[in-house]
Amino acid sequence: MGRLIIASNRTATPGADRAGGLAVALSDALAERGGVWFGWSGDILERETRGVRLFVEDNTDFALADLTTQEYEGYYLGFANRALWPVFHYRVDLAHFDEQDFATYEDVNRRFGRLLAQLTRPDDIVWIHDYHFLLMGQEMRQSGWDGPMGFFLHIPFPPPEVFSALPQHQRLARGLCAHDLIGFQTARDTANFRRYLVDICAGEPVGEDCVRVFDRMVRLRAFPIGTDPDDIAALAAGTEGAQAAARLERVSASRALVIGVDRMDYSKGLPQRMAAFGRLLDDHAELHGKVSFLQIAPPSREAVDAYQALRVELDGLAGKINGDYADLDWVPIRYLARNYPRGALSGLYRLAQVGLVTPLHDGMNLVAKEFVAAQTLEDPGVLVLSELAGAAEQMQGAILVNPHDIAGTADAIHRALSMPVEERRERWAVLDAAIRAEDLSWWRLSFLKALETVREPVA
Ligand code: GDG
Repeated sequence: MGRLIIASNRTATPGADRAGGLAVALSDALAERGGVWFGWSGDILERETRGVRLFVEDNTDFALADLTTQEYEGYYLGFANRALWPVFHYRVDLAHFDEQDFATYEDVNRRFGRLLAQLTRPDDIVWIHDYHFLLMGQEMRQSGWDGPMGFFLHIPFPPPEVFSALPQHQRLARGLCAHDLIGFQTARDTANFRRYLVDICAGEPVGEDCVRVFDRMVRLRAFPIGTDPDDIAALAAGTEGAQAAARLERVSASRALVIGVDRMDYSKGLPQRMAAFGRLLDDHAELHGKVSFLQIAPPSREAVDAYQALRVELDGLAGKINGDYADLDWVPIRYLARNYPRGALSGLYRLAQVGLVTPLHDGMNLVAKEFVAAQTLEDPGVLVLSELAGAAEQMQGAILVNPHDIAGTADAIHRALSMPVEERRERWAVLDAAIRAEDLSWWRLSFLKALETVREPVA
């Protein structure tokens, strides 16, 4: 069996403990068969450095490349996060299309693709991750790599009408089709890309999940990413989890707790969620002093304007709702714009009666799965989940909401808070079975299995 070569914008830190989640899954995959994990080092330099820095850890080689300031701005902040991220999350209104940013994105994908091609051996398999590297596979092909190559998109793939807003949509689609296998989070994303290839690029559907297009055969499939439920449950019961829960309980005095945990991103629907909680308080005076909403929202991508605007909006909304409703001994919204350790988060999920996960669009949303994993059968909390999160395809035991419907979301929170324990247990059992059936190991193993057999004839 050949080695596994993984490329992702950021890698785990060589030599450091893995913080859980995706980093652990990819480390496990590399540990099993040996290989290379390639990505950006996180360093930004004034002038370009050639080559990669190599760190060896057991049977994994980390190959890290630096970015120049100009590359960081054009590739990462510019095209990846000002054009691709908004368009793929259906927010063409927030997208900024800049030809120079695209040229830099292409250059970085080319430079990185060439570097990675040099590190491959003929019997390796290559797995590239996410929207930062849509063109890297094609660059590897042009550098001579012709072995099996898969790509996984962690974010949604929008309908063709939305994707086509990108001035370079054809170039990007052609680049993606240099892979043999393209994995998406959901059936909806897979169908969107397939429709784009068939309707816009004259692709010809072959068998159940293949398309012949741009003189190649490409396999498209959904591989919904999962979590590690046993790890989260252990963290929730562990010391750090219990301590975080005890700290909060001391001040919340057994009030019902609604929890949200999200990177501070406009795709996560945070203003709508705060408005829904405000609406709950408008409509239900009997809940005043009886329920608190804890929103943990570590800031991200703060150099991008839309993220700065979101921060200002959330500060204002939380302040307004608290100003309207807080009392001497009760704060309705605890809004914490900072990062907490995984163990603490798991303990807080377990403490909460309601998990509020209401993105406007999300590839999957792992917080929804982590919230479920942290619950216990005796007294499970209720998940209120956006029907526009990828996770909704699997998590039918949740109360599903349209996150734009503020009154509907407020009603769903109310319903969750008053749900009898029998119904909570029934729903949780359905959700727990779903997250265990397709957990994080299932995700990586099923993707790699599909990638290994990708060169076999299409049935
Ligand atoms: C992208 C896609 C897809 C959050 N706050 C803290 C913290 N987190 C952790 C959560 C969770 C992870 O970060 C966030 O994962 P999500 O899936 O919710 O969202 P994105 O970051 O947008 O990830 C998404 C994912 O890729 C995987 O394919 O599901 O749709 O957008 O694990 O727990 N972790 C710590 N402190 C925090 O304050 N330690």
